[in-house]
Amino acid sequence: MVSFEIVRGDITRFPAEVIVNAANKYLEHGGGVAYAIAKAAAGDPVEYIRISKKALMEQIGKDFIEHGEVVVTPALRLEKPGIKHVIHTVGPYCGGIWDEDKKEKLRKAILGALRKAEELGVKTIAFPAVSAGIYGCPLEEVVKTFKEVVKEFGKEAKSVEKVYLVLYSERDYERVLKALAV
Ligand code: AR6
Repeated sequence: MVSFEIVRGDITRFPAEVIVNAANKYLEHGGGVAYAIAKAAAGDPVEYIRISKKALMEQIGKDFIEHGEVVVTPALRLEKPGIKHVIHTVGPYCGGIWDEDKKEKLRKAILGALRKAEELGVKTIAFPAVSAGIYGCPLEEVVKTFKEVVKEFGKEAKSVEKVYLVLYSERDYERVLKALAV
């Protein structure tokens, strides 16, 4: 059984064994949570981009990832709260538009990270609201998709026990709680 919890917080300080980065396909970490993780993990975001791109080449064998493909990098300075790995995944770009295609891409992005966490043998994994920031996907739909994918993943999970969705802003958190209540 895998449990799913929505919490408010900063993912760079979140005590899960794995945290997930909402990356772009080239792991360029230019803004949003990606930049925050890059800065917190390596001090210098440019250095973290270099480490990520090297891992991308080694693990995927090309210089970009598709939805569902993921790259793992070490926690580096994020080790203090107990983080062991960062999994980079890429969600869809929505620009305010939501449809079945976006949902499927997000589903793949979430499931790819969950399956990698299984492979790494961890119990806890924390996600940001992938695609709900700069990529402009509606937060409520993103949250709904997370709930569905985690439920589906529960049937195959052996190692992962707890999945967190970490919302950064108080406003987003309140919005999601309200949406879930109806
Ligand atoms: N902890 C948790 N969530 C956070 C944090 C944090 N420290 N900082 C921001 N968020 P975004 P995307 C939330 O834009 O939409 C980057 O440039 C934020 O409030 O980071 O998938 C990448 O390199 C939002 O709810 O990711 C890509 O180019 C959520 O994280 C592009 O942005 C996701 O917002 C990806 O865009």
